[in-house]
Amino acid sequence: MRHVTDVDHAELARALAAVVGPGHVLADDELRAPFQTDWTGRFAGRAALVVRPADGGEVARVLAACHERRIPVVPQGGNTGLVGASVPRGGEVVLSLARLGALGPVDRASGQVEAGAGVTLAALQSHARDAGLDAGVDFASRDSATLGGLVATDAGGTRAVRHGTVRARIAGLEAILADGTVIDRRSGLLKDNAGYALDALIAGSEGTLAVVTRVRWRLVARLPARVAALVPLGGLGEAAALLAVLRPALPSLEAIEFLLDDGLQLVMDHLHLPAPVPERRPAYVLVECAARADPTEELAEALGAAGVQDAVVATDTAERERLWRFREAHTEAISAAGVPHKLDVGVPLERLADFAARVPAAVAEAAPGARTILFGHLGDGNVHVNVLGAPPGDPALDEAVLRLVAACGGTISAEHGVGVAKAAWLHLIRPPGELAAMAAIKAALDPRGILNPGAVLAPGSAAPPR
Ligand code: 2HG
Ligand code: ZN
Repeated sequence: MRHVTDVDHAELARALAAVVGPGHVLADDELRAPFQTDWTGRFAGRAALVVRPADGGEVARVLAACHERRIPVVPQGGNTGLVGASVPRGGEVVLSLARLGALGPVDRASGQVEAGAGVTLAALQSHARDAGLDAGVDFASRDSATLGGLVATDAGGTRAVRHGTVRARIAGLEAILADGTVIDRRSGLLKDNAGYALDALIAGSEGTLAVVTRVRWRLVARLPARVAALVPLGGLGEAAALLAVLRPALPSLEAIEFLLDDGLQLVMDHLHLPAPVPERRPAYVLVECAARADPTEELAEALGAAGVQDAVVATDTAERERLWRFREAHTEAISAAGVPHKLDVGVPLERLADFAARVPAAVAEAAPGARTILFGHLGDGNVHVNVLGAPPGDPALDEAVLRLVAACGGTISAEHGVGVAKAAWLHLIRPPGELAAMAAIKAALDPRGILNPGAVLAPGSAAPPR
């Protein structure tokens, strides 16, 4: 594979401009800058060019032009990714999907809607609600994160405990292979087992197998009656025990999250908010229920059965949103304090408390003096390990945490993706035979290795480019 520095920039820019128009090929330093650094500030690289096609047809022609010239391409949506996979590593073309913003009418009979890769999650949510349905996915970066990225990473979020991850929301998609071949699986047929499920394979492939340009999204029922509660607890062992009582008792369970007291303090300091609970405890579970009729009684009974007496319950929207701020603002509060190492991992629920107890020591050994903050999605065993105060480029603590995850029978990537941040450690949880199968798929769909090189599969683990 060539790097753009080796080829004639002007010739490439002209070829891409012939597809998207000269105004959508950005070569200027200042114009390229926002596309070159990730949200955390930990990952950055120089793009040869940024190209901004308007639709799937233009994406196909851009990719064909890059494929012909063996130019590597980094697809980018809202650039809210946290594993370095949506920014260049150096010399690639950044393919921005931001202009693919078309949002079709909701088809109420099928409960589906078609949306371009550049539509934000928030736009999909409000469009679905207007039609009496719901997107079935939610997380804090909803205003910037776009659907192409959600599909590419098989994003999770706070509603996955009820509705599954984004892959479960896909009724079909349009995606473009490295050479410009269009994969069009937008029939919307839920029962369609004819041949390999290419759409399911592309979902979660992090832009390494194809570029997602359009999604047919499966909406869920809109459940307007909601209640949330923040439950103070002695630790994550108690949180897992609480989950075991609540999950079967609450058909209305919509989200169940956890935070720890030091993370809560960080958020309170950052937002200048008082504590949401009268008495501080080591851990907190935030639970939300949603139903057609008010689920407050159902939640109160379930909490009572679990022996909880000191929950802070929020029934109106403003109060619920206030409680959620303490959970959702962790990411921004952490970034305000420094450039974090982020390790989005998953462990079996029975290992959650043990894992969380061992993480700080593992970090301290690899990065003395660093500060560890843990929070996440309790219902999915999904822990967000955030570490402040360690050099951004030092991988020692990442490796220490990921080895601990593997020892606990977990996954090194739950919902953010492997990206470039964790590619070197995929072998900790995927055996050689599986890695070889992944490399073979990569080589079959992207024989020149131009799509998001370095993400998911570590350099050298894929077959050499043809
Ligand atoms: C969340 O659950 C997001 O809030 C971000 O996945 C997690 O900042 C993080 O580590
Ligand atoms: Zn998360």
